[in-house]
Amino acid sequence: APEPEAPALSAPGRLTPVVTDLWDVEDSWTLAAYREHGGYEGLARAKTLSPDELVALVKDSGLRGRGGAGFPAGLKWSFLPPADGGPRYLVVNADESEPGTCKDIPTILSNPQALVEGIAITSRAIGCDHAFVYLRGEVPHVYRRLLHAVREATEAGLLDTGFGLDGDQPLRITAHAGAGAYICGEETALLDSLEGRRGHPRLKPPFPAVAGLYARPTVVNNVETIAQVPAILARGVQWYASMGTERSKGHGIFSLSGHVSRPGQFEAPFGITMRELIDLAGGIRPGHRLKFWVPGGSSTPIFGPEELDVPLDYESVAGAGSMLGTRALQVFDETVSVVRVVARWTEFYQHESCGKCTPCREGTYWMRQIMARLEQGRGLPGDVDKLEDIASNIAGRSFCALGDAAATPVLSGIARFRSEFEAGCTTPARELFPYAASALV
Ligand code: L3W
Ligand code: SF4
Repeated sequence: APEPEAPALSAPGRLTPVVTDLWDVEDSWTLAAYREHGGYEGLARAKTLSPDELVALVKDSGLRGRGGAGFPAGLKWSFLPPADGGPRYLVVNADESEPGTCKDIPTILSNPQALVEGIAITSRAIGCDHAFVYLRGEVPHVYRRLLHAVREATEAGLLDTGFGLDGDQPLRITAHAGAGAYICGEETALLDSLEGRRGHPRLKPPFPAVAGLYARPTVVNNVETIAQVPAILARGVQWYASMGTERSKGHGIFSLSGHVSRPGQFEAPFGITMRELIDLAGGIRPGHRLKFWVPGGSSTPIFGPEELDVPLDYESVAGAGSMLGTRALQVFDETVSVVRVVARWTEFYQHESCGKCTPCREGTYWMRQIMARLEQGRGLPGDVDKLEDIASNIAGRSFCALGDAAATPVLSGIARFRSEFEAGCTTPARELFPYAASALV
């Protein structure tokens, strides 16, 4: 099948609405609305290609995992071992719960058919006839919308044939609501939870591609990764690869929250800067100035105004000492106490620590206690050094990425705002930042 000619982008300037294009359309979540806007053209093209051609096409597009780590999607699919007659699975990670991250749930609410079509194309590529979507448990309305979308696609016959190892099976999609634990967004804990056990990370390797769900070869990808696949098929690899940078191709949803005038989701090419995004969000709220921000949720280091022009692509952000993470860009102005923000994130990680390994289980608890003292102005002499020491002993010594994530805001907060942490030994945050007591932090 020839590559389609790259269509012009529908929005001027820096925005590239594709997954978000339908969000303002009436009943955007229905199959009818999705089809009116070109939905399922990608699957039609996918059915003219062999699984190997599909994997090669996604590899060529440069699509990388949108869940935080940015692992190349086509490469991950190609890691599945040769078919042995047994099942292979696709599992979509919809356990969105990183603080500040709000892209996957809005996608499922506003454009669930993009996800269903992406699941169908990916399943065809990897020879799967049973795919799963693992959704966080606290959002039953999102779960219902997803079930509705799967039912509509199934009843329309879109999933009737073209799947499985021999390429002529129907596709079954199971939506599973978890019980609401951040650790179940870690792919192997997710698989344990999906199998009916308590969600605990597994040792890797073996990676899920080799031994995943029920110990079978499994591709685990984030909602946004899979929802981008239909447009790559329909509009072509050249179109996709023309956006972004050399090694971070394409575009993604950047979620801005906090002290900007118009918070929200902005779908834009990789390489856009925070300065441009803040402009698109109407600037910092009137009368205030930027104090600090984070590029990828609470798991990435604290950035300041100096990093506003760092291109938001995987490599440039790594060069600035961070991960791009989930592109959950949280903005804080000068009314905010960094100690109070880090205290909230530390509470989050302590609460969500699964308890499997000692540095994270004990360390997050100690950090939470010290952060509470500092927030209340009751810090003890040496508390800031102790906090740094504990965080340094969690980072790199924990079983999974949650431990590193818990240490990151503490270490980067102290590195940038040490005097504010030290002030917590004598003065409560509410006295240093009285306005922040009623602000959204
Ligand atoms: C086969 C190999 N597969 C790697 C696969 C691996 C996984 C993917 C990336 O963490 C980060 C985390 C959070 N053979 C392979 C292979 N793979 N080598 O590639 O793997 P990995 O381990 O680098 O990352 P991860 O475990 O997927 C994701 C950070 O994102 N994060 C948090 C995100 C939170 C959400 C949410 O709430 N929804 O996404 C934000 O920064 O800390 O570092 O599939 O199997 N040789
Ligand atoms: Fe569990 Fe934390 Fe250890 Fe991860 S780092 S396995 S969340 S205790």
